[in-house]
Amino acid sequence: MKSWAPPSMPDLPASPGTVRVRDSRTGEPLPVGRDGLASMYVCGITPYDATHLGHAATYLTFDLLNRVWRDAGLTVDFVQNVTDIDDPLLERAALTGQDWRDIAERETELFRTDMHALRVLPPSHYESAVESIPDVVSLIGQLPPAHAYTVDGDTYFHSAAVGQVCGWDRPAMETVFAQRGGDPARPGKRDPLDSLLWRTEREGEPAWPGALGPGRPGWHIECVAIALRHLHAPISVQGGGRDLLFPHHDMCNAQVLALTGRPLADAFMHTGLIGYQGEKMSKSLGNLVLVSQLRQRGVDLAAVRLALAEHHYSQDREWDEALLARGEARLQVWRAHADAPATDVLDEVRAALRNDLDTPAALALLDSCCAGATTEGGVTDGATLRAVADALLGVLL
Ligand code: 5CA
Ligand code: ZN
Repeated sequence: MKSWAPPSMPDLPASPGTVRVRDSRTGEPLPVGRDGLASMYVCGITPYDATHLGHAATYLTFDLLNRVWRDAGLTVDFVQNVTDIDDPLLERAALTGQDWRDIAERETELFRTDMHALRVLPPSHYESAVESIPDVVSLIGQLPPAHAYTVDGDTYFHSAAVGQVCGWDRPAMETVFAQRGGDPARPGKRDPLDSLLWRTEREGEPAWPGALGPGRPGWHIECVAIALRHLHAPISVQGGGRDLLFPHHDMCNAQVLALTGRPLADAFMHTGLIGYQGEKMSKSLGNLVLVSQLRQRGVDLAAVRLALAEHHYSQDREWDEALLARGEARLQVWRAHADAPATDVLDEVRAALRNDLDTPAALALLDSCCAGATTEGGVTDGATLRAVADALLGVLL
């Protein structure tokens, strides 16, 4: 499906290098991307409601990685999905009397507008779950028999490799599985942690044809199908918010292992969760600050980017007006010094960002360009504060 138009990108002096990110499996930094290429799959929205700042923070983190890779001289292949068929969409449709397709289309369009306004680089392939259904059907058919079985017409995935990404013990996995869309207690399953691959048609629910009879895909296989259609396993990074570590990314990895013998990714990267009013900001709790509301209020989204970059991406953090005000204040200072030379700090800024996207260090270094900076003599290499902030942080001064 169509994505969104790319933002402009200023040129900085070339600086090939290695980018490291923290892999959730070990907590250790790993070099990601090789031979001039990097590939990234970032789990997209389930479009039953508008984009909130939690989503935005996660997509801004992976946009930063995209920018840092490019700056280090790599070509980036970036894929994202839209989960445009899943239980939450059908529940919202039933609640509001709207067609689930209309909700998905409307919220996906709003997401594109929000991402464009935030100056997020678009994915090279943006694909929806519905578009992926033929691939899902074909992949389920390719799974070795030991990995797939049916319960009352529904097809399940089974693998001893579940748990490799999160590293949790079984009781922890079973508890969280139930909270995040799984059905550990369903009678007839071989293992409580087996996950749904294909849900056979239910009355009143949409269904698509397939070798397993009419039905719709389970959640994890959708991302596997979209990732494997456009990229080769192992990709450099699979990313998403911390709530996707288990079961989603763990199941995706186990499915790719079963299909290809290789893990899905070299590194699994998870962002901390944005809270609001003391709880995780989430559509289901309703404690939302929407990107579109901020736009309507006239908030400059460059200040939102700076506010969210104030802490490291891996930390859970609370959104509030004070954080936004600090982002706005920094933006004002940087704008007043936009033509200041950043040449002296550029190597250090790059080193900070190439070290697991250390934005607090990068912001502090760029702040120092504003202290007593003079534009006398001009900047000969193009590395003004404006250019560095734009190219590396997506912040337009
Ligand atoms: N469609 C699936 C992924 S395949 C999904 O999780 N959709 S979502 O709309 O619920 O979330 C989209 C992305 O935003 C996910 O990466 C999720 O981890 C992230 N996210 C959701 N809430 C927050 C939050 N409060 N803070 C940070 N990231 C969040
Ligand atoms: Zn996903």
